[in-house]
Amino acid sequence: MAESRRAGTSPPLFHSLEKVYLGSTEKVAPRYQKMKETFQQKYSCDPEFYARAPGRVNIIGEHIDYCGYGVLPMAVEQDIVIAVGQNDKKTLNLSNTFSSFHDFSVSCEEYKINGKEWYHYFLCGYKGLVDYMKITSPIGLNLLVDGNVPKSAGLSSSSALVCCSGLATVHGNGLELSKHELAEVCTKCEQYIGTEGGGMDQSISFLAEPGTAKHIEFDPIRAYDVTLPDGIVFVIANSLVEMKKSATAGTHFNARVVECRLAAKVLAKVSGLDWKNVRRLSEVQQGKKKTLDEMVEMVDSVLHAEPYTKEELCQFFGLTEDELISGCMSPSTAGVNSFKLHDRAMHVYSEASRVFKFKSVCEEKPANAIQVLGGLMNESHESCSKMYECSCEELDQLVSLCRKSGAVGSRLTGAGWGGCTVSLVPIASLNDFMKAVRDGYYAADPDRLSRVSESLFATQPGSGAAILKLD
Ligand code: A2G
Repeated sequence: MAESRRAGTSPPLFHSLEKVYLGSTEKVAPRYQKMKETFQQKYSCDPEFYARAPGRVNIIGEHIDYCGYGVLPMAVEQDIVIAVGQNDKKTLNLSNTFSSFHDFSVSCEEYKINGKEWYHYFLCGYKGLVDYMKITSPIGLNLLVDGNVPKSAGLSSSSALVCCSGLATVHGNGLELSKHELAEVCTKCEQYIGTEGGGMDQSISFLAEPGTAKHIEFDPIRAYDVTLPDGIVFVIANSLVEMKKSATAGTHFNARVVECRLAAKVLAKVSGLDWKNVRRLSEVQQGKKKTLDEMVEMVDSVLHAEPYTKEELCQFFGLTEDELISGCMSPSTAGVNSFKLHDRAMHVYSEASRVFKFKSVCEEKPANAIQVLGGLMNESHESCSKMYECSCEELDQLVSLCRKSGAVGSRLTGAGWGGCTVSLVPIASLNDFMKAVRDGYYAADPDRLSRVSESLFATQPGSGAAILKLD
C-alpha cells in the first residue's frame, strides 16, 4: 500500500505555476496577471504572494467522512486563488474579482461570522487559523479572491475558500504550518458557519497530489495514493440544480449527520457499549470488533425500517426531549422529528465497504478492474439515492443518461441534492460520451446549453493547495 505522507511530513507548500497546473501555464498565467493588475488598482501595490486551494471530486465514499470512515476523492484543477498583501491599518480588506460578490472591510481583531455572504467563508478560515496559531496581534491584510470552482455544485467551492483563507492567513502573518495541520484546523473551523461535515473536502484540498486520487482516513488525517487504472477518465457533469448546503442545512445535511449519530447510539446501547459517549457509526464497529459486512447484518437485525420519532428515542434512551436535543442533535436540527436510522446506517456501512473494495481493485488490477470499479460507483449511487435520499430527479436522470452514453459507472458526487455527477468513462468512448450527454441533458434547455462548457468536462487528479510567488 503506497502511503503518501503521514502527519508531520506533509507535501510541500511552496510551488511554481508549472508544478501546480501541471505545466499548462499558458492557460493560467493570464489569470494571475489579471489578478495582479486588479490588486494594484485596488490597493496601489503588488500582491506579496498568492494562496490557492482546489475544489475536489469525490470518486466514492459519500456521506461517510463524518461517521469516521475513509473516502476516495481527487482534486480538480478548478480552484480558489487569493492574492495577498499586508497593510498597517489592522484591517482585513476583502475584494472579489466577481462583481456580484461585494467588497468587505473589517478590523482584523474584531469581526463576526454571522451570515452566509461569501466573505464569511473567508472569516471562518481566518478565525480558525488565528485562534489555532495563537496570533495575538494579527497583521492587516489586503486580499483579492478569484475562484472558478462551480458554486453549489458539490465540487467543494466553499471549503476551497475556507482552506485558501486559512493558508493566506498563516502565510500573511509570516508563519508556517504543515498541510496536515492546516487540513485538521480548516475542517474544524468550517463549523463556525453551521455545517457539521467531515474532513474530506479540506483534506483533499491540502493533500492532493497530481496524478493520483487519495484514500483519506481521519483521526488523524492520513492520505494514501490510489493509482487509477489506465485507459479511463473521470467526467464531471453538473446537473445545474443548485444545492445550497448552508441554506438547507437544517433539513438536509445536518439532519443526516444527526440520524447517523442517533443510529450509532442505538446500536451502541443495544450492544452494551458506552452509548452516551459514542457519536459515530465507526465507533460501534470498533467497539464490537466486527467487519463492515457484519455491521450491515447488525443494522438489519437491530434497527427497524420505519422512521423513529423523538418520543420513541427518548423512551429508548431514557432521556427527556431537551436532553435528546442537547446531547445528540444540533440547533439547526432541533425541529426534526423523523429519523430513518436503518436506511442511513445501512448506507454508511455499505458505502464504507465499497471504498475499501474500490481501493483494493485499484491496487490489485484484476482483468475486469474497470467493470468492477464502475459497478461499485453504480451501487454507491443507488445507495445514496434510495437509502440516504440525497439525490434528486435531475441527478438520477443524468446518472442514467451517463450510463446509457458509455460510462461504466456513474454517481452523484459531493453532498448531493443537486450538483454534479462523476462518471467513469473508457478513453476510447470519451468523444461519443460527451456528445451523447451534451445532446441528452444540456441541448434540451437553452440555459443549460449556455453553460455546457463549464458544466461537462473530463478531469484528472490535480495538485493540492499551494503558496505561489510570481515575479
Ligand atoms: O458533503 C460535503 O461536501 C461535506 N463537506 C463533506 O465533508 C462530505 O460529508 C460530503 C458528502 O460526502 C462539508 O461539510 C464542508
